[in-house]
Amino acid sequence: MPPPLNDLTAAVAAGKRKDTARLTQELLDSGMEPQKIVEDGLVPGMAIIGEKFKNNEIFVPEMLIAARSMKGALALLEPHLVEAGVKPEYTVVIGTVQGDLHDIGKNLIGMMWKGAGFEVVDLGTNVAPETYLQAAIEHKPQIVGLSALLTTTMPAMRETVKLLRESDQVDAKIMVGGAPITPTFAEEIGADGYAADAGSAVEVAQGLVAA
Ligand code: B1M
Repeated sequence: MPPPLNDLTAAVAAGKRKDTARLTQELLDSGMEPQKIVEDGLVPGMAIIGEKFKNNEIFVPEMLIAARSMKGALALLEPHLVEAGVKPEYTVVIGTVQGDLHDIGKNLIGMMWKGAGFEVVDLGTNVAPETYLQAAIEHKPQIVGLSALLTTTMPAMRETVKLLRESDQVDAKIMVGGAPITPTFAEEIGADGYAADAGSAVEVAQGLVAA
């Protein structure tokens, strides 16, 4: 019998790295889809952490500990999310915008895109608009993906889209996402695509390259 997904959610929310890794492995071994483990087991754990932080029940160190547990589990899941041996036809550049250090969602999107057969160039976190521009010129991606988790870094997303749009050397579609980002904001700043989660990020990206 596979362990209940609730146990995994509780383990990641409690920042129990070893338990999180063990339960993730057990669920994988039971044949559960890796995407289900992420969406129904791990992500709800981070939502619990976010809620507790908002209510001042926990502080940054506890968030960091939970994030480490989540990252450990994602490392186990990555090979299963990423399809091996597919020759990438399209290139995507991804990063978290300037001022923002959150990378779990961005990493997850990157893994899903790799799994969908895209070559992924990951610029990391706290990425300046000029760095996105340089990368877009250098790698000639079909898509540039921007992630933002803070309301305070949404202006950096806007600025990055503007800079990319102004360049006549960039012919990439721009896709945005992250907890505070809405379809309305995405449209307002001139992005070509928006996705709310990792699953739809694949569909949206596939739609953008096919267009
Ligand atoms: Co921070 N943090 N954090 N944090 N943190 C949030 C985002 C917050 C909502 C918590 C809260 O108050 N409830 C809040 C933001 C409030 C706001 O702006 N409205 C917050 C805050 C305030 C802060 C600090 C300012 C705290 C402080 O220092 N006082 C600080 C900022 C540091 C900085 O960035 N400059 C900070 C720091 C941190 C840690 C470093 C401790 C840690 C991050 C560790 C890491 O990423 N390596 C952390 C964490 C863990 C969180 C929460 C708890 C979890 C984030 C996460 O990983 N979620 C978060 C609360 C929450 O989200 N509920 C919170 C899981 C992840 C899979 O989801 O990243 O949303 P997410 O990605 C999703 C979608 O958004 C989407 O798909 C992903 C998969 O489904 N998506 C895309 C994301 N990017 C996309 C791109 C796309 C498409 C879809 O296309 C390109």
